[in-house]
Amino acid sequence: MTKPLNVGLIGYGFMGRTHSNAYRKAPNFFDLPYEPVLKTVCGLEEDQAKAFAQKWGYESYTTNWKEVVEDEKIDVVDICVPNNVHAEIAIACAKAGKAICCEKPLALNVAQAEEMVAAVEKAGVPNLVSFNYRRVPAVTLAKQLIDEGRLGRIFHYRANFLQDWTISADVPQGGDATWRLDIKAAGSGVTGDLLAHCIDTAMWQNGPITSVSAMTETFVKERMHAETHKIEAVGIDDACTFMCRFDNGSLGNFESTRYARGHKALYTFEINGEHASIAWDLHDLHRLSYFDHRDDSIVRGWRSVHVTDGDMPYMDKWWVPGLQIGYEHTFVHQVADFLQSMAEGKPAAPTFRDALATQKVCEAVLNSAKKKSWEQVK
Ligand code: SOE
Repeated sequence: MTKPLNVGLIGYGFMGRTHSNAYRKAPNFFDLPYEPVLKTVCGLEEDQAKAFAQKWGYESYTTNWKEVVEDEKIDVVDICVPNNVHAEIAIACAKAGKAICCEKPLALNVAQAEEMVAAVEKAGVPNLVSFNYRRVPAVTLAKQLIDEGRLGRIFHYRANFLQDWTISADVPQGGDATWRLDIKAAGSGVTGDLLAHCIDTAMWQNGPITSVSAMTETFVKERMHAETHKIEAVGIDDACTFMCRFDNGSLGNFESTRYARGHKALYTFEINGEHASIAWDLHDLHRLSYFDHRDDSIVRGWRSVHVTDGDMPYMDKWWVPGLQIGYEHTFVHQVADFLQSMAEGKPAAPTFRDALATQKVCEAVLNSAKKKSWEQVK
């Protein structure tokens, strides 16, 4: 018997759409213990909240997030607002006993993230942070291959997340989509927005990062603020490169920028082990490149594994072998896993505590860049 699970969404932007789509599709493809019911959407502009509710099938809308949190009928609150409001909303949700799905990065900084972890753990509420790329089937398969020991000892982990949408000095900071350029709303630039994805995946696959040495740059120093209409100093990092050590002895290299002309969302990683290597590329997300040194030398080489067979992660829930899925499905998998774990009374990863570990690496990276020194991850 599936039970209804009432969802309150806070934030109707890009992420509000990906999450709403996921709540709608998950029960069609997965056998879930709960049936998500889109109860309320909340956003700042009433006409937009209303239009969003109509388009996505929410029963009601509001412009006051506290109404969502105080509504006894709501079981899960989904937080899809800019980073500077995650903490206040999530802590209120925990106190109200709601399950919480929160967009990444968890918070503006480690201090806030720690308060959020304490709040959800004290309240004992289910909590998950939306690092969605873990749930690309090829990325999950990479984790499986590592856990099976196919790579042997790991020597290197390298990841990039490259974009090019902020090169023009005319792009404002602050406002709807461009809050990501406003230090007050975002907390940091590419480090929290993009590298946090890479760090989450890397630590999930390869274990904790223990120390970092980073450099950052802000290429455009001043931008118009969409809310004040004044030219203001830019406080975010436009680009960040760091090297690191993992607890297992392997070395890491990470790069992210919004100034890589020609790249829209090129998230890639490569892992080199004693026996085998793995590489993955978001622009070709349904393929995993795999090289195994143990193959006979006359056929040895990089294979491109098409991750669409039913015995590959999540793929038995979709079409038939050979037919691929994409970006939106990572959020469907996230909802399915979250609801399943909730029914089993188990944590769904990445939890707030997992995301706190990522936040600590991000903070160490930013501190390292500022101080021009190696930083230990606390
Ligand atoms: C920024 O452009 C952004 O939308 C990030 O905020 C997302 O987390 C990333 O998945 C794609 O890029």
